[in-house]
Amino acid sequence: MTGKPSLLVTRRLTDDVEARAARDYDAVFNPEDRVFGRDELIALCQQADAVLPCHSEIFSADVIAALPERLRIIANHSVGVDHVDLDAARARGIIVTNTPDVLSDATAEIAMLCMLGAARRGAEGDRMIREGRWDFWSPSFMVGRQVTGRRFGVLGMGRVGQVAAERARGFGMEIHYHNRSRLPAELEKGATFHASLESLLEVSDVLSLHCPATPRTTGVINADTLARLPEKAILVNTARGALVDEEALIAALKSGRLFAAGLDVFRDEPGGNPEIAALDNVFLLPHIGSATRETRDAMGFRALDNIDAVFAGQEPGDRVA
Ligand code: 8YV
Repeated sequence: MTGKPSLLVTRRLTDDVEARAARDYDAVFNPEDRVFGRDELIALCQQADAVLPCHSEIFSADVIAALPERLRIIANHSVGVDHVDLDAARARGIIVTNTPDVLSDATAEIAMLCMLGAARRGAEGDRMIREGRWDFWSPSFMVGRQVTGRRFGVLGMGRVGQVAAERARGFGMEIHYHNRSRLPAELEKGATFHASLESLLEVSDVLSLHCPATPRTTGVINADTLARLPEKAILVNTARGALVDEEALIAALKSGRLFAAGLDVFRDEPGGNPEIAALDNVFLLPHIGSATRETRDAMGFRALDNIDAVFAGQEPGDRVA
């Protein structure tokens, strides 16, 4: 024991974040950036006073039950905490934190990329050129959907949802949202609040998902809810794959009722869904919403701030359990 608390950093983080972790903690890193299986994760945690994981490490109830007494905090490098059983952590007295705010801009940018890529057939066009199949042009060629003047529906008007709405306003879109509670006027910024999800769906030419994955929101986008969207709507998901019933999505995309989908997240990650990937009317990214240098630094520093607070005997700023 060096006198510093020991910290397990489960994945490769930025050089600056790892340098700060190494300076302030007896830190164990994962330079090969391997994904630890359940047993390895439990074994590595045995010597840790704190762990700094990503959403790739699953802290289910049985994993949490096997964590050592000494482990004080699970300081996630993510805003989403659906990979951690919060009740189990609470029951063990283990603090859990996340990294809100710092990834809102980056994730909202990816939501716009997914929206435009889906609306303007970005992946289809890119593929055509790369594969040497672009041998024709006409005014009726690759006609997409214009988003300007259309309605942008936000499901979950939290921090990311608000920034995405702001960016969509920049495209001249009208903002609608559904949230557990209505936002104050200064945050709503003229957006129309829908007290029910059904009411939001009916007006969403583009529906963008920004709510956490919880037992209540799992599968919230399914055959019933997709059928309520306007004809030729676009679905954007930069939140969590679990929100969407992928079979229902595939059916709506195949029938053409849904014009397209722009997806950064999938039910199964890494990998995605080969049946979705086989469709032309999708624009797909491999869960990179927060993957910018600035944001990765900020997420790592925020997670370290939370750990620092715990070892300084203070309440961490981003406690979720
Ligand atoms: C990250 C995320 O890529 O914050 C989240 O919930 O899904 C993403 O920002 C990931 O969790 C990084 O650890």
